[in-house]
Amino acid sequence: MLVEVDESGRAVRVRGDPEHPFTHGGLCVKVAHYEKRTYHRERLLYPMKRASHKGEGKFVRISWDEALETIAPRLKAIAQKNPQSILPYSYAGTMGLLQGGSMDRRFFHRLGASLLDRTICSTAGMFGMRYTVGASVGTNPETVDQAKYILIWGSNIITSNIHLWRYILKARSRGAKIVTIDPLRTKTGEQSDEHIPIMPGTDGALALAMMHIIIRDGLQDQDYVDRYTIGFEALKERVKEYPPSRVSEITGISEATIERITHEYATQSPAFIRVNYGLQRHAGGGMAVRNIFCLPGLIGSWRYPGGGAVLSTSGFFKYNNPGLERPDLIAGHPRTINMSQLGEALRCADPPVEAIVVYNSNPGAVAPNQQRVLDGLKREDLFTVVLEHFQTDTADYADVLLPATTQLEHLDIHRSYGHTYAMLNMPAIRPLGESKPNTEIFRLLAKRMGFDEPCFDDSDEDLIRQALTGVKGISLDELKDKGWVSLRIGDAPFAEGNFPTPSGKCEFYSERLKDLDPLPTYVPPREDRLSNPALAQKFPLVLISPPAHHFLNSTFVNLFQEKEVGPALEIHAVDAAARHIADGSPVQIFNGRGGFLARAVVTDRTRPGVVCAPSIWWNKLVPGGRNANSTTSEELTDLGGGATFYDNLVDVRLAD
Ligand SMILES: Nc1nc2c(c(=O)[nH]1)N[C@H]1C(S)=C(S)[C@@H](COP(=O)(O)OP(=O)(O)OC[C@H]3O[C@@H](n4cnc5c(=O)[nH]c(N)nc54)[C@H](O)[C@@H]3O)O[C@H]1N2
Ligand SMILES: Nc1nc2c(c(=O)[nH]1)N[C@H]1C(S)=C(S)[C@@H](COP(=O)(O)OP(=O)(O)OC[C@H]3O[C@@H](n4cnc5c(=O)[nH]c(N)nc54)[C@H](O)[C@@H]3O)O[C@H]1N2
Ligand SMILES: [Mo]
Repeated sequence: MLVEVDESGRAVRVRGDPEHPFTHGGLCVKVAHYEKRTYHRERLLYPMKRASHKGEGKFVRISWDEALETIAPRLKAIAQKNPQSILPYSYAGTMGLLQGGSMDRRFFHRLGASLLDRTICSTAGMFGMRYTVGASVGTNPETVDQAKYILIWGSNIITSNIHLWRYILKARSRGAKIVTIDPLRTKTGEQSDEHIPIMPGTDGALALAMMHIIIRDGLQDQDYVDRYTIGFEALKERVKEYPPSRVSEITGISEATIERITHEYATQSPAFIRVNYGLQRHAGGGMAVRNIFCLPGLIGSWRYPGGGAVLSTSGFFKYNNPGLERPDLIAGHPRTINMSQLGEALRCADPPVEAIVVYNSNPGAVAPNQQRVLDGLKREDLFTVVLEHFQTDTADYADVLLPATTQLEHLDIHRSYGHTYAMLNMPAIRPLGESKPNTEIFRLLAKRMGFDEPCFDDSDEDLIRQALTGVKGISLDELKDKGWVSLRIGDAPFAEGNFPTPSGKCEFYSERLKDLDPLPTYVPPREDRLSNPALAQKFPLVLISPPAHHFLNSTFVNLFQEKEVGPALEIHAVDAAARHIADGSPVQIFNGRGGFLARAVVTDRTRPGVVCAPSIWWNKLVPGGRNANSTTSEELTDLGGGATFYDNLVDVRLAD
């Protein structure tokens, strides 16, 4: 991103870097206005302390000195009893390595605080990939224009991965067919050659049926299978259990369609699959990703540029994370708390959570089982510190609220999960007001706590150098020169195996999974008409709540809410009619965990039985004060302990 700064030092415009080989100068609809976010009149510019009941959101300005003098003694006192009663809570506000995982980690490690398992987004898929192909690696996205058949599987590319779309369109102009598998006909589904509305959470079964057909009809690349995979014979037996007739019932896709797309996929070469995280937010999400990643090994599409599959490219990046995070500082043997079960942790952890420090995250809006999270944040005996740009739903519960810098104001270094360039984020302007980078805030806190290890003196420049220590191929000079450095992974990195698995091969059979199930299998959703008919009788509709086009999780909601029709609930005409719901009706969406309000959008873009609430709204900006996460559950995925946001049965009724 290039930032134009005027003579007074004010950022006046941002645009994509036209030289960037993958983004080609494009920015998404949100970040294209990033300077408006930085200078927004509601931006937090000074430290503040709470001046009302928790959740009411009244604060008074204090000095940095008073803020630090409030926080440090309180944390010290708690740590003296048991440091594990202190919980850091952070995720995707910035995914920069410095502002997201450096001084902060050092601070909490040294303190002996509870560790946080950061599972809210991607760990199910990450483990699914890890067991099959070894890591979060896959097709070089820059070769996708060479694909001849493209399966977009649980990914709304036009909304959440816009830079890839150009490559897909180029492939299409060269004759590729684009097929999207998604319960919704999203913007991406709409633009595809074919859209296949699958029942949520059943993708693992579909992949097994595809393997069944491929092997039954001898469509596999036997040479690739023999050389670069392990477990084919066992897989062959396993997939016999998943004939298209059975899987048709599970997925709601006709047998004929399953047969046809499998034949197309296995014969139109190179075939490419873009998987995304949407489909792994279900009980069986890890296994679903594992199963899908077996497909390119079976048909040998890894051989070709543009072939294979990709979910995330983050595993190609080899920064020196331990050098940044310093796990060697960990005092004692602290417990680990799963961030997707924050409500549970705030209520039931033993020893109790007595302090929470939130940064780069807005759990009051984004975490599942929201009422429990908010009840926890409301606890009078909980000391809460929030580092933020804005007064979010979470900030309203802070005892001390600290102003953080945005990416225009601080230094950072990034990986990507959509391409293979390392990136440098140089500050373009001076910090606004009294805002400070997360790194600096934790540096100051460390000083006040009396941590005297030299690593707490490292500057942000030092941190970058440490992130690159021992890293081949990324030099700071090149990063400074261009802003980005290619990882040079090659056009077909797995053409000859070389997977980062223990065997070096694509593992249809995974020894590491032998206690669970070493072979691909189908793990059904927890909340589903087939796996839990009693619950489905009470709450017959599956609710999914993927990102709204103009929001980035809960970021940008305060800027762009008027660009969304919402809060909205997309509902099929059949389900709407059965409930006397007309287009535009106010509706309540509810289940045993809670409920929220929205306006009905009656549409054939969703399939009967599935409703969709584009997310993630701020509670305080919507009628009723609750968003979709008031209905989502804290249950975890099969692999990786991930969140199951879309494994969620609800019912809908007209609201008053
Ligand atoms: N504009 C925008 N872009 C974003 C984000 C954002 O909030 N806004 N968030 C960023 C982040 S943090 C992430 S993790 C990614 C998320 O982006 P994606 O990984 O693409 O994930 P989702 O948007 O959750 O889901 C993608 C699609 O999966 C579909 N889906 C849901 N359940 C299932 C299922 O069971 N099977 C199948 N086949 N499809 C299903 C949804 O309808 C949705 O269209 O995007 C990133 N990019
Ligand atoms: N129902 C439902 N819930 C979901 C999802 C869904 O699809 N549906 N998606 C899930 C996914 S994929 C994810 S990744 C999570 C995301 O959840 P979060 O990680 O909480 O992400 P955001 O909602 O974007 O909130 C990040 C906050 O960090 C702040 N921030 C940004 N940069 C900085 C910084 O440099 N310093 C500090 N201190 N703060 C900063 C922003 O202002 C913002 O308020 O939500 C999950 N929750
Ligand atoms: Mo995410």
